[in-house]
Amino acid sequence: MSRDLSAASPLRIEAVEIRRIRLPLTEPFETSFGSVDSRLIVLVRLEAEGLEGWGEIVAGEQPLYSYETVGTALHVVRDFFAPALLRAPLSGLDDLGLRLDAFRGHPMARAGLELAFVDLLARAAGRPISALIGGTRERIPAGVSLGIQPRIADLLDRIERYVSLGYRRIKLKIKPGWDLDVVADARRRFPSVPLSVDANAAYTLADADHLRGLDRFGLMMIEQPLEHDDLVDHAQLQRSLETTICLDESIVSARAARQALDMGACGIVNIKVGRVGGYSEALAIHDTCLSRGIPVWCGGMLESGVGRAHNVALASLPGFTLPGDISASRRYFARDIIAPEVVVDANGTVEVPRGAGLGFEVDRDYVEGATEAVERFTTRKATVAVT
Ligand code: SMG
Ligand code: MG
Repeated sequence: MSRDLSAASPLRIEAVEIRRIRLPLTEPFETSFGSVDSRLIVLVRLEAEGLEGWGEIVAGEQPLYSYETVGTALHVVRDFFAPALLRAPLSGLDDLGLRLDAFRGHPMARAGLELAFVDLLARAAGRPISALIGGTRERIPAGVSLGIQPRIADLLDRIERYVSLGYRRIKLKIKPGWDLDVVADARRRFPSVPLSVDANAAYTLADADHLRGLDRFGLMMIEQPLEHDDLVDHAQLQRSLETTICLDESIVSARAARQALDMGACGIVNIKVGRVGGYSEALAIHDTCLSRGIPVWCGGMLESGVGRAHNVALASLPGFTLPGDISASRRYFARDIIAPEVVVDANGTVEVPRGAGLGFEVDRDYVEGATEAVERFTTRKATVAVT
């Protein structure tokens, strides 16, 4: 696996643009912590030497999945990260990392910049992002995450739809009151479909007996059953569960991944560039897991096409052996902001693009129309436009 994330010659970032766009979802998405029916997306655009790079900040509007929000991300990019990037030319991703390592936390905001910078590097090199990071797959297996529904019948309809579209794994969101019975019905109706569940931290160790009830359904994994910042209780729970635990929220860094694996807190890792601060940390987690034979998969944050395209690139790495939460653009959006959109073929796979950078074009007219506000920072001045 070869990796090249340095610039041929140092890149001077001339402008950092952060743009809020709102995209309606085709249907509400409900998890153990709430429901959303549109996505306020923060796009990051960097300009350097006549080129541009696009990234996405995956924070939510409220601090539910994580403490970050669209508001905190705008604040740290505007006041700290953008000035750090504009200060002097960057020799590559490591250099950008050194510049941003001075700041604690705010991984989603940081990831937006890392993604845009890696897209810029790839466009400058005339190569796809997957090639720069050491990707080896031409196609990746798609999975879908299905939210909590008003009725079990609605969920079963959706499972049927995505199975018939070829998706390779179905993930069901669960919470207390929407778990064992739901999974039992899904398993009865779809005996051989690869199924997993994701609790988004809705349980405690006191629920261990209850969660053991999931063991009879042959699930691929149970994702993040316990607190977002916990490893120790997950290790204890894993000792009493047959179903493999996958950690999402708790894996905030390569260090957390190593410690989780050392203590047996999980046997599978969900990698999200947004959650861990961008490519550098995501690659380190991937490498740690690969060297230990731990399967990883690429998580999702209901990204627009820009974030989705980065996820496709990441999932081309050799350690991503399980289907991720990478679904077609149309799973969430009637119209996506990239052309072509991300599509899943009848075999349930997504093609890794071969074009330079993201390998998709950003649909500027559509993005303009969906824009709520743009802030632009250059070495000389900052401008803000609110539409
Ligand atoms: O992008 O398909 C997607 C969403 C996948 O379930 C998904 N993400 O915990 O893994 C997770 C959730 C977080 C999103 S919460 C709004
Ligand atoms: Mg999750």
